[in-house]
Amino acid sequence: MVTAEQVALYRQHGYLFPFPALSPDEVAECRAGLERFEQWLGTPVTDADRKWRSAGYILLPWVDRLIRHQSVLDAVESLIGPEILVYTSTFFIKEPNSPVFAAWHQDATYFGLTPHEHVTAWVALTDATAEAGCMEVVSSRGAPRQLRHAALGLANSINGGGQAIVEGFDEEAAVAMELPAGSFSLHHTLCRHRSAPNRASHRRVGLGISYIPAYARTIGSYRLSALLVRGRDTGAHFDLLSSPECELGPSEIERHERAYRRYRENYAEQTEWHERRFASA
Ligand SMILES: O=C(O)CCC(=O)C(=O)O
Repeated sequence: MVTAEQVALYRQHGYLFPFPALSPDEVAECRAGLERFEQWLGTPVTDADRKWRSAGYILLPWVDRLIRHQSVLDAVESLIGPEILVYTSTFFIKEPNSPVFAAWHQDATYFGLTPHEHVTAWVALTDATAEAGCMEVVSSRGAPRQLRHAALGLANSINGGGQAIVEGFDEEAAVAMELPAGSFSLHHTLCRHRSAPNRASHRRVGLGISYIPAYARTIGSYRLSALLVRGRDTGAHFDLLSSPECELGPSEIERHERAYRRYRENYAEQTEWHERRFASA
């Protein structure tokens, strides 16, 4: 349950944490599901093609259940209202003692979603401690704005574009969002955040779930897919996906392939548009 005070804090700072959500059994179910997925892949998600990190709810019924978790959806509803779609989800995994990190960035940069209402719930499936490279955030101080980024292709970046904010801001004011397994944080699409390498001896596993209200749409040339998880799709701006009927079935894989391709096309277009917009600013 998110209180009115917490909603006000979210509007001011752009993030909220921690919220307990999953029971130990639910965490165990998710970890077992991830293990089965990696067995099927024949490799850890971190070594596999990047597409397997994305939109797992199309392929895996346990991820579909996770993104519909009542505690998560109730919190998201208090921020963006009762008609909720999932735009994407990402496995954010850092192996023990690995250099993988996220440079300072804002999620809005290459998504091309308007208005800026997208909120990410980051669900910890193992302890996301500071040592393990949990997310760090900087308050928007009531005035969120899009900052200039560059898709630098940074080595060891957990984010696809290897992107980073390339203008100065008060990064020393960063707050570490430590999360015990089974809990989640929320951050606004213009919230500046990063994460350091994992210096711990355990695997840091999280699922970032991108929720949008049904009235949000993309500004680019592509019609994308999304999954309705609460209320009605009053906006009709996306092709609605269906939940997986089984784990990694042929039609699930085919749907995932199609949705991911369009997601990447939009991402590439938005990367170019961002460059152009700031070059002419
Ligand atoms: O998991 C991380 O360390 C970074 C996650 C992230 O960038 C995000 O959730 O938007």
